[in-house]
Amino acid sequence: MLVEKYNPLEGKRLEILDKEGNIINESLVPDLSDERLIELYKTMLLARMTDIKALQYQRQGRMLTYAPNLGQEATQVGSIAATEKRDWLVPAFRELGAWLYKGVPLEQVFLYWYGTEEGSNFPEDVKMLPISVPIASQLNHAVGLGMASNIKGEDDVTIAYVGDGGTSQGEFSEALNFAAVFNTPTVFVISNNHFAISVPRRSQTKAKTLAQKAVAFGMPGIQVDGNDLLAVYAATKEAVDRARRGEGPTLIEAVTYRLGPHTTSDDPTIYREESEVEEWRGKDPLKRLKKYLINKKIWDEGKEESQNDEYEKFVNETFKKVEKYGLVPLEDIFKYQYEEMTPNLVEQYEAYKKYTEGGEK
Ligand SMILES: Cc1ncc(C[n+]2csc(CCOP(=O)(O)OP(=O)(O)O)c2C)c(N)n1
Repeated sequence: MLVEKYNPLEGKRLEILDKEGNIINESLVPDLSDERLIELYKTMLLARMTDIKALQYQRQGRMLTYAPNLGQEATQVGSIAATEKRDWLVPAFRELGAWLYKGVPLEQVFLYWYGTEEGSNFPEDVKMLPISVPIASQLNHAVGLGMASNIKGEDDVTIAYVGDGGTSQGEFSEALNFAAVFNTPTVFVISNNHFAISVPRRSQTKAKTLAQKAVAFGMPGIQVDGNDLLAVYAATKEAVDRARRGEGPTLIEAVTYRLGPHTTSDDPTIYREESEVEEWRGKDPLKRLKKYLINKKIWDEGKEESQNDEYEKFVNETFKKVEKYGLVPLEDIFKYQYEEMTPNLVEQYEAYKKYTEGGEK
């Protein structure tokens, strides 16, 4: 059991692939076929291309805001790949690779960031809750889904994501406590990207690791190299299998790094050193997986180039479609909160209409 071998209280971290793409833990390499490895790598490439293009669109004034994922792709794709279609994905707001793998159309991802409600209206067979911006609130929903699965006697698992900053929220503790007490089939993944906007991980907690917080709640916890797709997959697969067998929740801390800004309105040069960012660029999850695949002779520069060309076209075309949706009517803010507007909302809506009489301002 990985969770026994890699006790976070002993400062251990699961690593399989080093930053040069070499296997450092042969016996722990997960059972993934060449086709699967390529599929996962391509999902990471698409996420990376989407990030690069979205940043450009925003700088061109074509998109209001965006939260980039650069550097976190192995955490996202490696974890979701260990789940099955019938399992639930409960996101925070920075898991692009996981959403794409789960089957959320890219068009909807852009619609969401474009401020359009349709962006959260996922296809019926995509078992994912809407993106959750109120930090850590999604974790309680994830545990609720797990309790429902237990009551219904179903064996689907819920994978839920939270950032390092989110672990300081009350909901984090509430959710983990309930998950352990009610033995829910929940896998909690902390994407420890070292920052909550400008607040560094070291200011979040005095705990040496975030994974060790699991101990207090009475569930297994494990820290993994979050830039190593194989390690993330191996730890998550074990946790998902345990959950499906009815053995309860697990907490996984994936140690990664946010290479880009928090969102497009953030300037990280104000609060962190370029040398630190540079060091993490050397640990890029895509670069190391690419080297591994090339060493395995199942990938090459030619394939990489043509795949990127294809994705660039796809991302551009998808975004152009989304731009044609036009502006979101401001009144949607009032109309979509509840099935029926509450008296308080009606009052605000009336005030808004009065204010905008004679043309929207
Ligand atoms: C309850 C709540 N408080 C504050 C915010 C403002 N806020 C948005 S993102 C963020 C930082 C979150 O950091 P972390 O959980 O580490 O996730 P990351 O953004 O690094 O992915 C904060 C404080 C919010 N969205 N919700």
